[in-house]
Amino acid sequence: MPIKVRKILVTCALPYANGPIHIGHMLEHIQADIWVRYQRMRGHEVWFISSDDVHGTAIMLHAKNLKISEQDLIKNIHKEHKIDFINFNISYDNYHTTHSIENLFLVRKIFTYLNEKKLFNKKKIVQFYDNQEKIFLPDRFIKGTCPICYADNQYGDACEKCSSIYKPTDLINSISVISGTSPILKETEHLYFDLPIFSDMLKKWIYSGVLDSSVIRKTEEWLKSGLEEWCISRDAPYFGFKIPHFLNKYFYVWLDAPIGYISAFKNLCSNNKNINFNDFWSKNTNSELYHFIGKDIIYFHTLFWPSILEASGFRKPSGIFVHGHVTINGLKLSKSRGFLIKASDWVKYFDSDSLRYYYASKLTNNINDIEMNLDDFMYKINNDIVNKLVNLASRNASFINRYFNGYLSDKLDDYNLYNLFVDSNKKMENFFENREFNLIIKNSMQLLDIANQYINEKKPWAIREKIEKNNRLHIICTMGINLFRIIMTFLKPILPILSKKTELFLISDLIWNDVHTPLLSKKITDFPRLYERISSDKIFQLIQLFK
Ligand code: NOT
Ligand code: ZN
Repeated sequence: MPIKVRKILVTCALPYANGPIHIGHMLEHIQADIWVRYQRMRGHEVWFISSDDVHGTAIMLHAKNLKISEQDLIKNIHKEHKIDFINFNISYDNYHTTHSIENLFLVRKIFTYLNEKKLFNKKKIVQFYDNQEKIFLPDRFIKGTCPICYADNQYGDACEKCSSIYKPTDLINSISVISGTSPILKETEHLYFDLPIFSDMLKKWIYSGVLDSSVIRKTEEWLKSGLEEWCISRDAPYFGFKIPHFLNKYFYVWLDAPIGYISAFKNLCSNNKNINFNDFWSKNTNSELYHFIGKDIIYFHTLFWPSILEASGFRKPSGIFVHGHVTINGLKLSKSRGFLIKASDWVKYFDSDSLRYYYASKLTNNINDIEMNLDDFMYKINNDIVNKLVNLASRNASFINRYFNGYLSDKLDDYNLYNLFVDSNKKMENFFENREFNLIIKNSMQLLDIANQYINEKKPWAIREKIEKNNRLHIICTMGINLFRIIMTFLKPILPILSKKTELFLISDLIWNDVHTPLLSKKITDFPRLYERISSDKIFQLIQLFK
């Protein structure tokens, strides 16, 4: 029965244009890409977009340090990020930038509309100001002693030692990170978005099936403690979009970044006339919208973003898919601690399928952190992919090529076993749909064990009468190749390089619904080198890099 074609728009959070993509970021892009590739295999209309997030104080100061313009900085980084995503086969339909015409237009339009609806209030506040650099200081640019546990060297918004959250004015002995001088308090005026009036809408929306339970619990807490107005403006100097009729003020990067989701899609539509913008963004559409994000930015996506969308008459997301963070051999991957493996370094040592496979084997649909252990990584890749998966193909292909001219037989040895493999597709479909990729890997490995066990028992190498057509050797090895083909079809969204090589080897594409029909009387190629074993040497070299 043909399935109903869904229209699906998928986004990843927009990476800051402030530094390279590291393998911690890559988790999200891989997770979303696996889901997208699966949905495309099922025949749905899927658009997959993201963008660089290029505005804000940090990027402005970074450019200043490098003595280049912000424009040049973000252009260079955009190029690098795009290459990183291509290297990991992240199949974006568009990877845009928030410093775009589309985004400027949409931010202004949304702002003007909300302003007419009187959803912004102007308020005077006092803020820390670096009097030497003549700049108001964001919380992350103020450091001092934690007012709760007295730990030194803590940021202006939260203590990394005791996890307390506080106001920068509570910090003891605060200094500006930019100039090292102590900041002064200075009055300024800002625009606040009336978030509290959306509380009732949000209280309903979070239970409408859009969030997983762990994310609902977090959001509930914030809603219970009461929402506050959200400041959406920043003082000059700032790298961003100017607010109309509000002298020397800019839109806060966290306002124009989510709008970047819409404008990246708008840009895609202008390059592809077959996509209808309104099908995906108008209020009553039945298309689907999913945001993949990390657990550190839940707040923005479950509170601010749906409120902005609601207020401006756009559709709201159908789901927010939240993942945990990557830790490496027990250490959190973070800039401050210096354990960063850049995506561009990774591909110098290992292929990208290996990271995709390893992450998939750990990915669930909850927000638990993902532990990356390099010994475990090497073991898993060599054991699963090389010893089990590729070996199943190679041990059978060699006979098919040597004795049967590369042709598969016209029947299988064991149809019951074949059907058992095919029937696991329903289970796999549920696992993919629900983002339980670890279970895809687990079940594929169980199937592989059964397949290899079958070959071990049939012992094709011990069969003597080799040449005649459709003899036992022929149908057993054809069976082995067909079981390999089913498993590779299930793994195709996870392993794009290996599945491409497999398709060339089988001279046949791996298509989800084709597993019902075995590949028979068909030519295959000589057995190619499908996968390179990972050596402990390479692991050692990589570790040296970030030690
Ligand atoms: N650049 C941000 C980050 O945390 C993500 C922005 C996502 C866009 O890396 N936004 N919303 N909502
Ligand atoms: Zn503290």
